[in-house]
Amino acid sequence: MVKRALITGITGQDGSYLAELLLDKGYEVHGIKRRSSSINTQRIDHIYQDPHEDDPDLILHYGDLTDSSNLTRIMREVQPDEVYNLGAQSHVAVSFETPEYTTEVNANGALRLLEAIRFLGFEKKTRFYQASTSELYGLVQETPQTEETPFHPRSPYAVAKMYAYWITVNYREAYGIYACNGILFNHESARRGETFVTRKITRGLANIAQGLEGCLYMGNIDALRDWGHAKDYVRMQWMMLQQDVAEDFVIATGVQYSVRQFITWSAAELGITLRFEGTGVDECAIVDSVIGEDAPAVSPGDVVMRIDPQYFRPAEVETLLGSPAKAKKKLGWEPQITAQEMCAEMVANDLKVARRHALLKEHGLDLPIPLENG
Ligand code: NDP
Ligand code: GDR
Repeated sequence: MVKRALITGITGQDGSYLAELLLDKGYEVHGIKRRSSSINTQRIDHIYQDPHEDDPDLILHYGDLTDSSNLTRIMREVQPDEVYNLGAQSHVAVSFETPEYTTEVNANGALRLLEAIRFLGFEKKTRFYQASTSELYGLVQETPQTEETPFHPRSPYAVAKMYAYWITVNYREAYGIYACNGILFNHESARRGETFVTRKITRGLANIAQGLEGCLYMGNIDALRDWGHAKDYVRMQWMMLQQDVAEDFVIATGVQYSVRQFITWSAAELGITLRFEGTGVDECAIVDSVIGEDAPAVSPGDVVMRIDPQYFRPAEVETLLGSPAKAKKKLGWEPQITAQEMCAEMVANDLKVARRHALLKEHGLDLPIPLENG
């Protein structure tokens, strides 16, 4: 029997990698995509299948995590063996601007899916994965953070995700649903949204190197994160649903770096060495030397990064460091890609795109590069 999976958030970073993984494993994959005024399926275009073909194994449904009847109808049609709830308003800083919407999607969205499982009588059929987050730890109580570390969320995003975490546990305990939380630490890739810090840096510096942007404006560059690669992390999402008993797992690398370090690595990938000068909001990054041909538009003395307080958050999560010990011991999972290798991959990808734009510009065929805030 072919297994059927339903992925919310299939058009996002993780959704796209997970869909690839499940298709490789022979699953029939169903994904929920939102209606939007411009195309939002770029991350899955390469695996898209024409619905007019016989027996496609990737099927997209219009839907939204704020719409219970829609979710229940899709669930009834698909009758999934596994549901991966990856859909979310996933930007922490934006959640301070849109707290109520973030709660609707991130908290009640999970509840709606669990209720659909119950309403349709799928408690024994459908396994449920909830995309929980290291943001639950927020103001951290111990280091490294484990499955036992108490939560102290620091944003509307994290508070909403805390509801989703507990409602997942509750439906497991109350109704015997195979439901589990992956408490995932930050994970990135070339497909990462442009306003998350790693991608903002790799894309911004690649554009600056090619003369497409002037300066990168950043928030708290002393924040510490445990960064892994999204490809490694979606493998673990699948593994968690293949066990005999549903359990919650931390997924992390166990290694921590600062945002500042990530800026330094990214610059180095472009052949640029930097020195940081000044303090607080007056700190900036200045080019010390340029080696090779990847950064024709910058010279020693150029300021390529400044601090802009608009990117500080009302409440910050200063430090996160996870322990993957349980995942390793019980599931044999270990990350394959280091943060620095991932950074190199992201810079290479953004440099390729920036070069293409620079070439078009040189020939008077300039395409607008949307400037993102983040
Ligand atoms: P992305 O922001 O890349 O993707 C989010 C997905 O959710 C997109 O497909 C988006 O659709 C969809 N979505 C947003 N709002 C709704 C809605 N109202 N109804 C239905 N779908 C919606 O996130 P990631 O792939 O990085 O993360 C996946 C999940 O894991 C998220 O829940 C995130 O909070 C969580 N997480 C992520 C971590 C990370 O470091 N990446 C770490 C820990 C947890 P659209 O494309 O149309 O915007
Ligand atoms: P985070 O990721 O909030 O951890 O949430 P993000 O990359 O946005 O921020 C990481 C850290 O970098 C600091 N920072 C900046 N962040 C952004 N976006 N832009 C900036 O200019 C900037 N300057 C410094 C932030 O303050 C923060 O400390 C991500 C999301 O994927 C969540 O959905 C997920 O749950 C968590 O990771 C784990």
